[in-house]
Amino acid sequence: MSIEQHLEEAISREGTIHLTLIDPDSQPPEEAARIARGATAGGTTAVLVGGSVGVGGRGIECTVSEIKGSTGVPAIIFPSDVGSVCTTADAMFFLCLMNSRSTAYLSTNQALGAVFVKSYGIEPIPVAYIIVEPGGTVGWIGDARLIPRNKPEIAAAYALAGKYLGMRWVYLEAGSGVPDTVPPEMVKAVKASIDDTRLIVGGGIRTDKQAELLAKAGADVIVTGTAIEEDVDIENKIASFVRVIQH
Ligand code: 1GP
Repeated sequence: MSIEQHLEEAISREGTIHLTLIDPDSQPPEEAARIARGATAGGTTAVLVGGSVGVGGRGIECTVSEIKGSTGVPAIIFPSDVGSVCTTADAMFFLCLMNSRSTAYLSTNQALGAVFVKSYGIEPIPVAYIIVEPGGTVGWIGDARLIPRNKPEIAAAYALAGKYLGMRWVYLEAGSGVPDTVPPEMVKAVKASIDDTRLIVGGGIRTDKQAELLAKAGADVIVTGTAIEEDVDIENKIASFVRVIQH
């Protein structure tokens, strides 16, 4: 079964699923594996590996290997640029940063990375990536024209364009570690516009209540990173996210 089918099946079964983001630049590979084991025990469906700065080369290779060696869940690359392609990943979110001003994030990194994705046999999962205010580090690095928080119709239009361009997943991003999540009203508007296209939401989600509101608004996938970097009881923290976002 492909990783995309694995995600699809989990969504059909559970309603909304949880993915754990691990930034290889934030801890040594063994610590990343410990986080991944806790998250897996808590019920996360897959681990995303990525970050905006300092991600590439040996750091990402070793982190992915350690995670795969110690958990049964897929390791999916969440790339910042061509340097994030990693030989041992199961899959990669093949992102197009829809609201970037820079061709680097619209198509150049994709063209440079595609050759490696093919030769390493990594499964590409096509994702329309849309960055919303405040946008955090990724908004700056990706040269995004941030979607204003009070303009859900703009996010919905970008998401629909992604769908019509053939992307099967849309990712609404507020930025890692930001104080506010993507507004639930925006999630609702985007989901209404893309229907059965899968919607991923991440950035700033720290509490069960936030995760629950976003799931209720229409997110098929909730991504958290910082919430567990700050939390010692990883298994319990993830388990409570998973509990509130399921059907
Ligand atoms: C992934 O940016 C998110 O989309 C992760 O954000 O670190 O705030 O959970 P947090």
